[in-house]
Amino acid sequence: MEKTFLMVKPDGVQRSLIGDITARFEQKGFKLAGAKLMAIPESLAEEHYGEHKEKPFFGELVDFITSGPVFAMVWEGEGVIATARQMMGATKPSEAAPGTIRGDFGVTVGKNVIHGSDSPESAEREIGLFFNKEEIVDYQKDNLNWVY
Ligand code: 3AN
Repeated sequence: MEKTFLMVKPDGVQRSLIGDITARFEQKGFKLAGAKLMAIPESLAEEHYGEHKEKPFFGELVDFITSGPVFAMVWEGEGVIATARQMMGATKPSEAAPGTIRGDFGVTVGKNVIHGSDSPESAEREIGLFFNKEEIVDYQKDNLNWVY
């Protein structure tokens, strides 16, 4: 089954949004496969955001994501990568639709509450960066018979 990497950013943790955000993905019908509260070392932040290295906001991005704990998660389900991106909402706050996580909670492009992988390649890369194999839990969830 497809997996994606999602992360409540430091602003989301400080604003007590872990429960709300997690609930949305649970209620949608996705399955939590791994989760942890963690402080991101600078080296991991730089690697995670490697594609933005040349952007003027790269330093700001690394400073922000290392400014406090994040809640890192792996979620599993049919089409979860693209669907989670829809549920997150657009990067630009003025384009993030109401009802999406960023649309409901985000005001700026930097402090936008959640990160989610944008492709199968980045999901695989990001899960590998943040989680050991033993931290990804393979288990049966009975309610999924009513989702699929
Ligand atoms: P997304 O997180 O929606 O995939 P990306 O990959 O384009 O967006 O950007 C990664 C992160 O960089 C965003 N989540 C956002 O927090 C930050 N970011 C993007 N554009 C800017 C910007 N112009 N100024 C500051 N931060 C930005």
